[in-house]
Amino acid sequence: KTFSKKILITGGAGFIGSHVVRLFVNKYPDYMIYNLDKLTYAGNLANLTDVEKAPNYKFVKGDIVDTGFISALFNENKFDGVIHLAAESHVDRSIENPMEFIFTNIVGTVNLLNAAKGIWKDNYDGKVFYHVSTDEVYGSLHDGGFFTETTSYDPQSPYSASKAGSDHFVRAYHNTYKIPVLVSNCSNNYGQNQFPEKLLPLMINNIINKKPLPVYGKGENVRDWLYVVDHARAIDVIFHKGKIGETYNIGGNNEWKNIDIVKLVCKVMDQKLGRASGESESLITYVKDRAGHDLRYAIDATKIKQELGWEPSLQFEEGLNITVDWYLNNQEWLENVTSGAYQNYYQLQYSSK
Ligand code: NAD
Ligand code: TDX
Repeated sequence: KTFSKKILITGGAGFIGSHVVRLFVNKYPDYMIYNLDKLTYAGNLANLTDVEKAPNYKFVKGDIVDTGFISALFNENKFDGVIHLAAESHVDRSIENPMEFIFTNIVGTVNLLNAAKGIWKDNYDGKVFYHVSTDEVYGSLHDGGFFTETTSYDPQSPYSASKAGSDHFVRAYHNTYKIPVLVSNCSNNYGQNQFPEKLLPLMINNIINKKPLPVYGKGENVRDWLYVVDHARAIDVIFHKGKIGETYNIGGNNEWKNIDIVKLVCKVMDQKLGRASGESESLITYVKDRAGHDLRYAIDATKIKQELGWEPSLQFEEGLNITVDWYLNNQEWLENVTSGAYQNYYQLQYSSK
């Protein structure tokens, strides 16, 4: 079969990437979808068992930091589009070890840009390089207001600085070499398959195991939460309808103080687990604040709504319900990703290939 387009999705074994891969493989049987992923601790092919045998899907294990490998992969496959999600994504890890973030998020992104430039050779008809980024590049809101697409960059953590750097390179390649790029900056995602280092799955996992629930500082920090499948839908819309060179902010219009969202998760889980009301809340433990902890993120998503017609489809209560049910029904997944058994398994699976 010949395909109308070859699309490379990077980081497709991760949390958001796996939802994007699923959506594209199922919705576009006419596209050949390549999922390039290094399978770090955060990458998990068990997220994709439902699509792994599809005729329009191929997994490629590899590192976006490896220049020779990336350039050979592009030369061999001549991709028409790139949707770039591969990244080191956890703020606390970036505070412990910033270098990995600089390699993957900045050097890796520039490697991909160079490889795309190399195969497209100024013939950009129908080609797109889409970089999936975060609202954290805008820094922290202190006096109300919202991030818009024109808010100045003011990244505060090594993670957000590395994502800001990658955004700048993507735009610079558009400006300098005319590479057809798209960028989106999205707020906090939640949903099934999120690695349990992030707030919601960490709390869900600890509640299941009756372990302390670590709330940083006073729990007053505010985040805007979007259901991951809605983010994947936005990525689809931007990839197909976005105006080349433009940036789109994506948000859930759903702000929560950390302490309030943690208490809500406790309440929902007490009900589902048949525990006494207040039992999980008693596990909440205030711990040392994150260094340089951004106070508030909030997105003004007017542009994507008005220009591309996208808005979130799920109410938060519904999304949270689906998410909690998924973790309760997939405790083996949770145990695997936290025990390291999965990592060892895939190390063996792929070391010889
Ligand atoms: P994740 O950590 O769950 O997944 C990242 C994936 O990238 C993993 O599968 C990992 O194996 C892969 N990867 C890491 N380094 C690699 C490398 N050097 N080469 C190839 N693959 C590599 O992350 P996520 O939460 O799904 O985030 C995906 C993207 O979306 C990131 O770019 C992130 O900055 C952005 N984003 C995330 C959120 C959020 O709330 N999680 C919000 C906005 C934007
Ligand atoms: O144990 C915890 N206790 C706690 O209070 C953890 C893990 C987090 N927190 C707080 C820190 C944040 O204020 O909860 C909030 C959310 O934390 P994270 O889940 O680590 O997300 P955040 O730092 O907001 O970044 C996320 O959203 C933007 C993603 O991890 C990024 O990849 C994305 O770009």
